[in-house]
Amino acid sequence: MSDFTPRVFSGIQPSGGLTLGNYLGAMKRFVDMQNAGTHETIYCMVDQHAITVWQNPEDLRKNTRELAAGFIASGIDPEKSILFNQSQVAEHAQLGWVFNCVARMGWMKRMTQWKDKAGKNSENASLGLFGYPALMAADILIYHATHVPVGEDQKQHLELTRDIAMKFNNDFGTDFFPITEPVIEGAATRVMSLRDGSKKMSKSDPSDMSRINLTDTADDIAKKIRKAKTDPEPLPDTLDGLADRPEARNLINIYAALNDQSPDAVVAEFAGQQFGAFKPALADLAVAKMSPISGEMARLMQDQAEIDRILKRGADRAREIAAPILEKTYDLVGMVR
Ligand code: AQP
Repeated sequence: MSDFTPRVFSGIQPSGGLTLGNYLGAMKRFVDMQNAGTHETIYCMVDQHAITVWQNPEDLRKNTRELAAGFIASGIDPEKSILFNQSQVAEHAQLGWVFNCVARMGWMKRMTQWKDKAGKNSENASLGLFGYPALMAADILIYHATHVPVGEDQKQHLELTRDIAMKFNNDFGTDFFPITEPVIEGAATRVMSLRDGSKKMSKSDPSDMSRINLTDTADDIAKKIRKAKTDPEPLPDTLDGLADRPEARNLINIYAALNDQSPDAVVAEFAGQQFGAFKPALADLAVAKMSPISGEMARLMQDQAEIDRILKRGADRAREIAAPILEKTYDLVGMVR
C-alpha cells in the first residue's frame, strides 16, 4: 500500500436530488478530506451507475448538473479536487469490462444492494444493475485510490472492490492494484428515513417526507422535522437509552453530524427534554447549515455553461491519471496495443 500515492476517490449517483443522507454520509466528509490536504481527492458524478435503473434523459442531465452544483456549494473546490462526470472518462467503463471478467457471479449475487434493488423481479432488472459493483471497483481502481469515504450502505461494495483487486493481482502475478481502505466514520454513516427508523434515507424513496433534500426550503425542512416519526418518551441521559428507539437515535445523529458534535454530547445537552423542544432546535440547526448550500446551488445552476466547463476540465485531469493505469492493465492482461 505504501507505494501508492495517498488518493481519495468517491462518487454520488445523479439519480435524483441530493438528500441530507448523501450530504452527511458522503459530501460533507468529501469536503473534510479535501481540506485536510493529506490526500489527492477525486470526486465524481456516477451517471453510468444511475442508468442501471431507468432515468428520464432530461432529468439525468438536470440532476447531473445539479449534483455538480451541490458538490461545489458544499465546499468542493474544483481546483483542489478533481470533479467530473463518470461517462466523460471512458476508462471507467473500459476497466469495468476487465473487472466483469475478474468478478464472479457468486460474489455479485450476494450483494444486498442487488437483492434490495432488483427485489422479486430480478429477471427483469438490468444487467448493469447486477454488474454495478464491478464498475464501482473500476471507478476506484482506475485511479489507484487508496481510500474511499462512503456511507455504511456501501461497505459491502468496498469489500468486493478489495476482492476484485486481490483476484486481479493474484491472477496476473502482480501487485498493480492497491487494496483500498473504506473510510466509514462520523455520526452519520447511516442517516435513516424520517418516517421509518429501519430504512435508510434515500433519494428514490417514494415519500418526499422521508427525506430532507438539499433543495428544500427552510419551511419544508422545518415541516419535515416537525412531522418526523418519534416516540412519546423524553430524551434519556445517555446514548444507551436510545438503543431501542431508532427514530430518536436518528435525529440525535443528524443533529450531531450537522453540528460537528458527538451523539453523546447531544444527548447530554438535551437530556430529559421532550421532542417538542428538541425538534425545533434540530430544525433551526438544519436550516442554518443547509440554506447557504441550497442558495449557492441555485446560484450556480443559473450558469450551466460554467458547470459544464468545470466538468470538462475535471474529466481532462482525471483522464491523465486513468489512461496510463488502463494501458498497464491491458498490458498485464495480454492485450496487444
Ligand atoms: N442515508 C444515508 N446515510 C448515509 N450515507 C448515505 N449515502 C446515501 N444515502 C445515505 C451515501 O451517499 C453516497 C452516494 O450514494 P449514491 O447516490 O451513490 O447511492 P445510494 O447509496 O444508493 O444513495 P440513495 O440516496 O439511496 O440513492 P438511490 O435512491 O438512487 O439508490 C454513498 O457514499 C452512500 O453511502
